[in-house]
Amino acid sequence: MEPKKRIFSGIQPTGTLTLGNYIGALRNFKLLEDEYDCVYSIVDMHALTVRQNPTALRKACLTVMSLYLAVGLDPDKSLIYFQSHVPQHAELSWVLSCYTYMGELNRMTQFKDKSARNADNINAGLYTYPVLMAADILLYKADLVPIGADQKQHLELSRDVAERFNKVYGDVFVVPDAYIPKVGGRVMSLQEPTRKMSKSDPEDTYIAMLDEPSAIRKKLRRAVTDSENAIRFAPENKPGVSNLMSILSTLRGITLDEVASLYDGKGYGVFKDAVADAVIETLAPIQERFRRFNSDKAYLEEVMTHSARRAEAIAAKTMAKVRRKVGLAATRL
Ligand code: ATP
Ligand code: LTN
Repeated sequence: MEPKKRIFSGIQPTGTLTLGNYIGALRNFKLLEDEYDCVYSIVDMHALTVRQNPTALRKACLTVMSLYLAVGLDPDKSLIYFQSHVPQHAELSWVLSCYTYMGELNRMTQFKDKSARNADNINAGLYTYPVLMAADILLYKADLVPIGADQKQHLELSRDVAERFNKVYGDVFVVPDAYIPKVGGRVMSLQEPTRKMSKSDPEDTYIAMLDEPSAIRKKLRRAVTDSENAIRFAPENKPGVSNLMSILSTLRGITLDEVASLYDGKGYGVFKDAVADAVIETLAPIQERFRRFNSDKAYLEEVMTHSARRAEAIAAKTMAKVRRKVGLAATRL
């Protein structure tokens, strides 16, 4: 039997995860779990690119880990660990930064956005962030990387760096493919539906995975739509309605056409309530499992330690090869 292909993905432990994180990434982590050999990281070192309160960061790491488990990821099948527990991420990141051009990093739109938002702290980590992401992926020789559409540019950079490195040193890295959902790859803000839903924006613009049902319904009822009163998928002209249609389509497993034929003519109130029902029904069992996992610190500790050990074994092998190829002393003291 062919060995399973490998998946790598990561989520930053910054603030609370949103419905965008769920639909764009986390949901697919679970859907792909049986078919692939999966490595899922809580990328805590990436979080340091913006100022964090240390206590809040530590707590957020456990929250994200509990959410990974709450969506149903099985730690016997998938590795679920903290990036900073495996030192090879930082090690490979340095090496790869010597194979990444400033011209490439200058083009990264997330860097431009985040620098605009954090004008008082445009640090070098924010700039080299995509190199660390490339290291994450390439260390595990991942074939596939489930991400939201906003990460496509970073994934392309990872591919370019891998190809560049391989051209010089032979086939060291696997060139990874992105897995971006066709519908739901970019869940939009509820208040400004031309921007992506982001946990760094005000509360009423996003649904948090841990929001109470009443808050979810309220936020969706207030979501910006338009005055046409037609349920039709047209992201350019009707971004608000199209966003809600995408959410309903992914969560209910029906096509956009089916959403339109089910709800067109019924009015936005009915439609928004249907979206709220789908979101609440999806998140309620996840929230219940979340509470159980999050209060069992011993179990979380066991999963993170066990996974980090196994992750490090894979990462150390890749790193040893990289060291050999580039001419660093072959063994670590
Ligand atoms: P921020 O909201 O602060 O920009 P983020 O949510 O983009 O941060 P992560 O938490 O690391 O950063 O994102 C984890 C995953 O969720 C990534 O794969 C990202 O592409 C995906 N994701 C984030 N926001 C959305 C969204 N609105 N729609 C779809 N996928 C998303
Ligand atoms: N940059 C990603 C998070 C991330 C990631 C990764 C995703 C860090 N390393 C490796 C996939 C694979 C983001 O969503 N902000």
